[in-house]
Amino acid sequence: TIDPEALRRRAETALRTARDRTHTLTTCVDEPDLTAQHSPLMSPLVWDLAHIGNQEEQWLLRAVGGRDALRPEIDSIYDAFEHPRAERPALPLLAPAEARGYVHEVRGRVLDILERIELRGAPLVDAGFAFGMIAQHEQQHDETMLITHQLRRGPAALTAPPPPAADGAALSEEVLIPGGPFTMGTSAEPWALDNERPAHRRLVPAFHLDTTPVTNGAYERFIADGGYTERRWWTADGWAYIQEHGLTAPLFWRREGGQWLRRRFGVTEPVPPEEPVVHVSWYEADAYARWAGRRLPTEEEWEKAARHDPESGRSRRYPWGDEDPTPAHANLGQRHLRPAAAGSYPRGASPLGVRQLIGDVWEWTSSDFLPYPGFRAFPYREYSEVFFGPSHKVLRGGSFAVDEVACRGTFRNWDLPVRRQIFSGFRTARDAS
Ligand code: AVJ
Ligand code: FE
Repeated sequence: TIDPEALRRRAETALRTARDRTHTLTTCVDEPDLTAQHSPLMSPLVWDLAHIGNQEEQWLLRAVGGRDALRPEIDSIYDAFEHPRAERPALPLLAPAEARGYVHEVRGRVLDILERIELRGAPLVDAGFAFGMIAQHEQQHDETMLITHQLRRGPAALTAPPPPAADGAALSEEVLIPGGPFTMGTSAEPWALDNERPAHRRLVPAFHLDTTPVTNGAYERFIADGGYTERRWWTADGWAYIQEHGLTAPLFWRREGGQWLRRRFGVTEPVPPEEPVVHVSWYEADAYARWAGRRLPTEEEWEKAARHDPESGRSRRYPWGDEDPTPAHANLGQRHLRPAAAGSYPRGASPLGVRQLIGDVWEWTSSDFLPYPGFRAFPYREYSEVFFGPSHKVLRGGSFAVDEVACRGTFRNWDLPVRRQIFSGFRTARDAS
């Protein structure tokens, strides 16, 4: 158990870190860019901003703090289920200055509550859960806003230094993960969200997993070999989708003068062959794997590779152990605006030598998003439960755009198999027998 003062400071730091990032993402462009819809797939940035404050108001001011509603009349505008993203620009949204004032006012009252409340007892406050949940929610919307920035046309609004180079060691292409049981999910991680719970045993037969995510260079060979024109690599749905939309390469790629270029955060550059491929749909990842004579890993294979320590038999929080990530372990937190070259982050390797499971790019798995045995929706059904089923595929590991508060070996993300504006890549696997 952690000392209550330390817990309070941890919650406060998580909330402040999220707010600093939100501030950067909503002040680096001018007002018209905050209220515009840059893609029908995304909300105006100013919707995300006030939605962040409204969720914080509902959970931390009202549910945890027992305070009266500050702005009950705007709840419906910022309810993600009432209004699909495409419709949000037409809503009577708070203007940028009003939205800033609102989130600031909510936060002031929340910090006041955090100073007084006892962080144990009811499940919602125990170990600061609701505060951690709201910090994760804000960070998830910060990633969503970064996606909006990537879709936005025009000159760069954000800059960041490049990630560290690969360590240059010769890596084997794949790693054998021996068969046997392991513990999946968690009952111990205090801020784990409902879909990561509870811990349970799973038997995972031996398999081989790519040491690193699939690179742009490898993906270019798939394209050059007719990957997008040969029906046999694709599922029926995937083939229909790429035909209908005329897809021939990852999102943001363009062929010019015999080479592939890509636009990233307002800058066009040649596609770097050593970087993990990003902005591919599940359909494209699945087709590539078939072309390569391989398959996507299942979600349980991914988690076993990332958490199981063959020496102790224990499942750990991260590939490198139980310590929180540092900049030497993984490319997280929007410190860089791109994935690092495949073969980077030797200190983030798993005991068996798998690299870059955490950070860089979200990794598609072959698995549908389903509840674990013993799942209980908490604290609201609309976080996970309403998405369970065959229409959403699981992504694991987090991207360069994910903050560490919303990233761990058990963390589960999900999306539709057509989605590719997200920071999605993949690695491949094969059976060992
Ligand atoms: C877990 C990333 C799929 O952004 O739709 C944000 C997170 N849930 N607000 C999403 C979320 C409610 C969610 N994902
Ligand atoms: Fe949300």
